[in-house]
Amino acid sequence: MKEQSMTCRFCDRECHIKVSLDEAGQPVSVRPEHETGTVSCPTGLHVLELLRNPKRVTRPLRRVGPKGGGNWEEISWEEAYQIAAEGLGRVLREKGPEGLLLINGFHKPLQGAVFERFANVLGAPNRLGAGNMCHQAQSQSFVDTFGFRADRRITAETRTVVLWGSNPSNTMRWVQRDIAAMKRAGGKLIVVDPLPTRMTELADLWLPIRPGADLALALGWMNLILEEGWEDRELLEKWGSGLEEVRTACRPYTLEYTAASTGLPPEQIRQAGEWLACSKPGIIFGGNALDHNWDSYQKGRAIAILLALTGNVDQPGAAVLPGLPADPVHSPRLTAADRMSPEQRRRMCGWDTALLDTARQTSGQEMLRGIEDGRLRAGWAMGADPVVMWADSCRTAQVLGKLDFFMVQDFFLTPTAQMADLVLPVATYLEYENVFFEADGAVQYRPALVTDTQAKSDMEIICGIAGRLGFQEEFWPDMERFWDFLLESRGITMAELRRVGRLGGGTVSVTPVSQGYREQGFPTEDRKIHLSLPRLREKGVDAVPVWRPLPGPDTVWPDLCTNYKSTGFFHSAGRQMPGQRALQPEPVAYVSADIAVREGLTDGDWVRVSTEVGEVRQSVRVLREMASGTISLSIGWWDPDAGTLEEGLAACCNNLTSDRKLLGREIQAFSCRGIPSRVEKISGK
Ligand SMILES: Nc1nc2c(c(=O)[nH]1)N[C@H]1C(S)=C(S)[C@@H](COP(=O)(O)OP(=O)(O)OC[C@H]3O[C@@H](n4cnc5c(=O)[nH]c(N)nc54)[C@H](O)[C@@H]3O)O[C@H]1N2
Ligand SMILES: Nc1nc2c(c(=O)[nH]1)N[C@H]1C(S)=C(S)[C@@H](COP(=O)(O)OP(=O)(O)OC[C@H]3O[C@@H](n4cnc5c(=O)[nH]c(N)nc54)[C@H](O)[C@@H]3O)O[C@H]1N2
Ligand code: SF4
Ligand SMILES: [Mo]
Repeated sequence: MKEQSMTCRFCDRECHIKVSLDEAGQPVSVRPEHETGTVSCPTGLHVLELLRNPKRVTRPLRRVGPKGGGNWEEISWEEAYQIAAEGLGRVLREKGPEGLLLINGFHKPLQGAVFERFANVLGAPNRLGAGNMCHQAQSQSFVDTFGFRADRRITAETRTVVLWGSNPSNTMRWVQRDIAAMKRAGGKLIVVDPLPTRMTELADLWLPIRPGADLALALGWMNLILEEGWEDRELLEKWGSGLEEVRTACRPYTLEYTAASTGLPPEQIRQAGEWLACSKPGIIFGGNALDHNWDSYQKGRAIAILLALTGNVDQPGAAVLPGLPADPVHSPRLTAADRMSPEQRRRMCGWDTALLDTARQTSGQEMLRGIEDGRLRAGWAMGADPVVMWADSCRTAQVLGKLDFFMVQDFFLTPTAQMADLVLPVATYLEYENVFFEADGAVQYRPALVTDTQAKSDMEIICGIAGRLGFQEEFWPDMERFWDFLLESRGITMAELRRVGRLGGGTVSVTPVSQGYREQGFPTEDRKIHLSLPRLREKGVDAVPVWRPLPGPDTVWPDLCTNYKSTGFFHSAGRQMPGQRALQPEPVAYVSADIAVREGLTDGDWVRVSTEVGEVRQSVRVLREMASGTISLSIGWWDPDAGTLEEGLAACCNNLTSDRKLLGREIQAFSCRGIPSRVEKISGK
């Protein structure tokens, strides 16, 4: 059977997969392309179930009847483009580009870059990705501390990894693979996670921390390292600025105090701190759990400070400057970055509400406020499901429903799409001709394997709409010319690439290397590592991290609720695919032993979890080893078979969250890990 190499475009990992084709050239199965060392996940590997899914949106849909009523009419693409151009065009005329809300969710490089171009060319500042819910707290704090966004690549040199609030065995198998290799070479793995996982099984030391207490642990480690004299004196004397302030800030964090604050045994805190400081080079791999609290920016700062104290920066095997992809997808030429003026960018809703003006992205909450007060009148969500993934799901749905015009570009009638006026069916990467730029400089041609489809690629849809809004000049009349534009810098046309299949390669190295910062200074304004950031004090930001415990637990909200990402699903996506669903057929909440005893819970029971904001129902698995007093919910759940939107969202953990409270102050980091809640047993679902 013939096999064709393809590139999955569902997330920024862009794995290569092999697709087997039958005699008629139709795809029949999919497997990871092991030869290139990429590690595909269940989402990519179940693409054929998505392709032929009975629930898939296959034609453009126009709403009939009231919003959210669930009645749709199939229309042609020409009609769909007209409706889109009218809906967006009216707001452009009446309010200007500031009246548009453009939502692109988790980063998909190619689709995201063309969507960003659309925003930049129009001058529409209200474009929101997942930054405040995803990586931005940590990346910004690294930039503020070191002057660059340090990468966390585990290499052959790495001797210690602190895996902190991340579970790559579910979410990033390439990281799991690198950690396993490090372990085989004799390195040490420390895992900080309230939940036992495959990574905690692999760990030399597992610290089952109480959710939300991570900053206390970081301060405890700083104090231990400085008390023991394990710090990298040479680096700190030469380039460290603010060491005494850090020393003072972390002094109260004795082992005993840190243990009491985090729920961890003092001897384990000490052992892990010693490995981090003394078994070098090491890295701290801070995961998504650290991005998800009001103090996320300061947690990122604390990690950066720990890396500086231990000298684990700008060394192979430690935190280094990433090798940046220099390809035409990641280029300002494609995103038309220079088209949006700084003044226009500042018109973004919520630009000024975060304390740090370096933050380019605000929260969904700011956008919802913009809709409520009439600043935002039309919306377009591409590859995003804000109703499920932003805080406060029911409110998000309700407020999106107030837009004069809302369109959604997706594979399915998601909870977000259910609030739309127009739904546009998007093609999978098997259904359109495609180009992939390899990290080593090679260019790969990817054919369309399935052509009997009405769905169109995101790029084609964006160009179609931009053209009808009068921006033909800045977009492309057909995809051939789009690909030619992308390929121009490589001196080849799409027609030629189609013929040769692959071009070049082996010319670029993206392996991160030391930049010589330890000798010449860091890329900050004074070449120092900013252990303390006094310039932030005037903005109301702590110059060195201060831990302020979360409210609760108390008698009304006795439990701490957090959440996790499961292997089989990509956030809200995948509930319609039988193969992915088999990996987690129902929403699974992990519950600690003490809560299980209190509520009389056994595996398979259902619980209701409530917070001040709302409630959610999931099925219980009791984990004896889990941090006491905690429950961890499976994220992204909604039921594609439910009769109403509310029923469909019964298991959605963002029913419990609100970013009106406990929102990060420095950047608007989203709060969903360690929220005061109440767990109760219920009979049945
Ligand atoms: N299968 C799959 N893969 C994915 C994704 C997906 O949805 N599904 N999403 C992708 C995206 S966008 C991202 S950002 C990454 C994120 O990937 P990860 O960083 O792995 O994120 P999570 O699974 O959200 O959280 C990781 C761990 O944090 C733990 N945790 C919960 N609360 C706390 C706490 O308060 N403190 C500490 N220390 N730990 C806590 C959880 O138990 C969980 O094991 O994954 C990517 N990969
Ligand atoms: N409580 C809680 N909330 C969270 C998180 C958490 O851990 N807990 N995680 C946060 C994180 S890290 C992130 S990154 C965000 C993610 O937030 P979102 O990106 O909004 O979430 P997804 O579910 O990935 O939404 C993707 C939608 O796009 C569709 N889709 C997939 N591929 C394509 C494509 O190529 N084109 C188009 N047009 N559509 C596509 C899918 O079908 C799905 O409906 O959520 C955040 N929200
Ligand atoms: S969705 Fe999975 S298979 Fe596709 S690129 Fe991302 S990690 Fe790879
Ligand atoms: Mo994310």
